[in-house]
Amino acid sequence: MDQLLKQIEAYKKEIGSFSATDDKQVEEFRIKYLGTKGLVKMIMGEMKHVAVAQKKEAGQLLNEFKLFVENKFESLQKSPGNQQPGSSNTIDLTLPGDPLPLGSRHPVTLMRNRIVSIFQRLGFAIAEGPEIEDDWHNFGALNLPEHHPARDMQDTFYVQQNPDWVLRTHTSNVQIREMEKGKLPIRMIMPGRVYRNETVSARSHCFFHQVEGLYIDENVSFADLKQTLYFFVKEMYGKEVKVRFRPSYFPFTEPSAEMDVSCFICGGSGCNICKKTGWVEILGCGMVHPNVLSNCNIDPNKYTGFAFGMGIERPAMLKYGINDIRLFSENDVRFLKQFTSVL
Ligand code: 2U9
Repeated sequence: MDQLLKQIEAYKKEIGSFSATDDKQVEEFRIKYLGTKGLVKMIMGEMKHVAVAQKKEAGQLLNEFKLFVENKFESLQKSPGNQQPGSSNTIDLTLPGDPLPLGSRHPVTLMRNRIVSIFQRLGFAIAEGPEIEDDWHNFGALNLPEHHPARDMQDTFYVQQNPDWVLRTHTSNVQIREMEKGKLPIRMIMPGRVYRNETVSARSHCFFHQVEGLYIDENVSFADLKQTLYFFVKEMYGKEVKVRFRPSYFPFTEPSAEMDVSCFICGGSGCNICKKTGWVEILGCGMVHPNVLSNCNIDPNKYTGFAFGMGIERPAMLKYGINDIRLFSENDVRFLKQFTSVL
């Protein structure tokens, strides 16, 4: 029994210090120690020479030894450099990691972020609001009279469950909600999705995206409006681009204007984009109508403000050379993955 104990201790030392650098050596270990003619089997055979009184103790000892060898074999199999190809615990630390597919931003998001970040630098905060809106916030408060054509079923989606609800036709509902809160001054930018009952084609869609802006304080003038929009155009389209304002009409602003920039495609010499005029219309704007201020309990004798609105899809189409507005909402990965910028 003492002899057996000594033998086992010696083998344990030998086995404990065994190391393998490849599969072949691991297999050699298995054959030498765990094979049918291996050491463990051989030592188990020694049991027959052990005195009956010591059999129990010797049996425990031998079982422990067997476990020790089996554990060692397992750890040799698992150790790096000894991986069995295809086995579930295979880790080849020399391989490069799996490439994670990187997503990209939607082109409408990219363009919205560009627009919004320019106004944020001027101190405008972002505001958002509901896409299903009541008649007052979408039309009434904005000085759109009862029988204005914009309220027509032909132009606006009404919600069946409630005749007072529409899908907002502009993000101006958010301005109204901000003004109603009564916290002045207001310097905010309102990006979001809007809906119009239009036939879907390559050039127009029944939903699209807008950024609108609103600035209300004492002594805000048309000069402030112009200077703000000049800054926007220079940042957005470059220092060389020229700007012009044309008088226009919107029920919610007075006076109202539309702003053109010299065509950034042909530089003003005339192309298909600017229809040979050299100018591209990019936004509408004006001084907030006194009725709109009154509708939101703001005193038009004390406060004035300017507002502006622009679509996002059209500038995105021009910038990225997209010729069909429907591509924006089809979720075709072949289209979407072309916009690699993650901003
Ligand atoms: C309030 C007061 C005034 C927002 C304005 C425009 C002019 C405009 C269009 C541009 C292209 C919409 O996407 S588009 O079709 N918008 O021309 N929007 S002034 O005026 C407001 C808004 C809110 C309380």
